[in-house]
Amino acid sequence: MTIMTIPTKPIEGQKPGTSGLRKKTRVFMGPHYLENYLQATWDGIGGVAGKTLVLGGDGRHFNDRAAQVMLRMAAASGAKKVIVGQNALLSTPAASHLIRKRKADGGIILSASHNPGGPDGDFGVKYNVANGGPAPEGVTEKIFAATTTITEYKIVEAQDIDLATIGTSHLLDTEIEVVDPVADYQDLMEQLFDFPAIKALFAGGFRVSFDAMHAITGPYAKAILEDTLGAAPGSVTNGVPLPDFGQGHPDPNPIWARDLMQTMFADDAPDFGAASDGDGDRNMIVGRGIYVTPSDSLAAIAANASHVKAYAGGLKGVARSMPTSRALDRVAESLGIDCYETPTGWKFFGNLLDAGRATICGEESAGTGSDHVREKDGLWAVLFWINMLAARKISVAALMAEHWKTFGRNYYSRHDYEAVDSVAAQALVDDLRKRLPDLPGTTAAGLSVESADEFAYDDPVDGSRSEGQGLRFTLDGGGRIVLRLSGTGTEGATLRVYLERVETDADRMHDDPQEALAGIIAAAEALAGIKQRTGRDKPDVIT
Ligand code: G16
Repeated sequence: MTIMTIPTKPIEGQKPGTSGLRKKTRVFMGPHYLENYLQATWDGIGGVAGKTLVLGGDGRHFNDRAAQVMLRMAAASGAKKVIVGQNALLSTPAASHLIRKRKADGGIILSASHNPGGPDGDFGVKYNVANGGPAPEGVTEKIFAATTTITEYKIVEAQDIDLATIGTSHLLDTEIEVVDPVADYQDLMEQLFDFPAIKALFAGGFRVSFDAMHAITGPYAKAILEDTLGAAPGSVTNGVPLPDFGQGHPDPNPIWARDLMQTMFADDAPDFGAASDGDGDRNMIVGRGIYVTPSDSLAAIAANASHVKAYAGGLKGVARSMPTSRALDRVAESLGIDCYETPTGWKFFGNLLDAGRATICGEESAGTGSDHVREKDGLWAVLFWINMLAARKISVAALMAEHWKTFGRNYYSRHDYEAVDSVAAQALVDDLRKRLPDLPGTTAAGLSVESADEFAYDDPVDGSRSEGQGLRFTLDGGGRIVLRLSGTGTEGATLRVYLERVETDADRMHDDPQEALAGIIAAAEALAGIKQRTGRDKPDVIT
């Protein structure tokens, strides 16, 4: 086995986005593309010599090949050890847990999350740091800088490593340990949740439908829900991970998890429905006849945490990304704890969790999690809900009705305009930004604008500042609009418009969200001229 030093040149566009580098699979498969990025990652983090790394991915097309490249490059640069999920599979939260549990220096997660997979789909590479969380901006900036100056990379010339067999082998001096991807994660869930109470719930006939969307959570959900907790066989659907996710879009929302929605709104619906995404960090919660928005789910989780084993002692604080609805703030206020508002991206929660300022965090983009790992965690949210329902002996619909009655209902929706011309989308945001100082006091579609600004975040733990994190507007009557460009798309630009209005009149808490938000939607259009500037007459996805 020899170490080869391959000359290369910088490849444009290797700038990590909201969550690592995401590109079309064929771009990643192009000459030197993956290798350049991995070498830049090694260079950006000060090398991997003597370090221990974790490696796994969501099993999408190119996952297996990319894992072999990563191992050969880690060995060529002198890594001490790489801990790999069997067959190079690990859900994102399981990878985060493994990094923490084994005190690794960091990890590489091969995933483009909820984006479709396959040769014509998307691929991604994310670097997580020693706390198990996504690399903070200071680190991703160094990685990006290294991609722009790279001249060579190092790789071992070797046969493929056997990643199907659990055990240890060597590549040069680097130890490669292949581990069961599920076992450690399952142990952690058993520590957090009241498994006997959940078992009793299932034994009493409680029915669940979990859609794994042909993605990574299938084996985890089957092992935990069916094999351990006793959910009926077949409760986990689409449970075998496929490289192209069965040609589906593994994004757990009412649009892409349509089958689950149909199941849960049918006459004989199960008691509880849920789904997770490509890499297992997102979640979707549905009750019989009721879809729970991620923002509401986060608020309900925080409000009911005292009923759930590991959280019964109280929450240190909570955090949400800025565009996430403010339903959580109302719960935090009543619990007398801090509620932090961070930019979009799980990486911003890391410091708050490490510093013990927050216990539970969440985002409107279907991510919820706690200080048990440093990633959002789909199956954790599902188990939290089931544990909550078992403890409270209540249905999802009744729990949400009670929640809204207590705290008010934050009607919420996100409108996405996908693959918009990048120049037009940027111009929309830039022009609106220029007008921000003039907007307070004016009206938009009959609603008066109370405030208009661009969100910037000062991290209270390390003092770093992140600017340009979304344009936000508050309107009279408790309305709010946020506009920002997605940092995870791979085609053109995706404009996200987040719409929210709080309702405290108990008689008006069960309306259709799009109708309840009609005035806010009209105000967003009046402020930003979305139709004319994007050339679209309606959003591509409404969640
Ligand atoms: C990633 C990030 C999340 C973020 C989401 C959407 O999720 O980890 O923090 O909320 O992208 O980001 P954007 O609005 O920029 O597209 P995932 O599940 O894709 O890793």
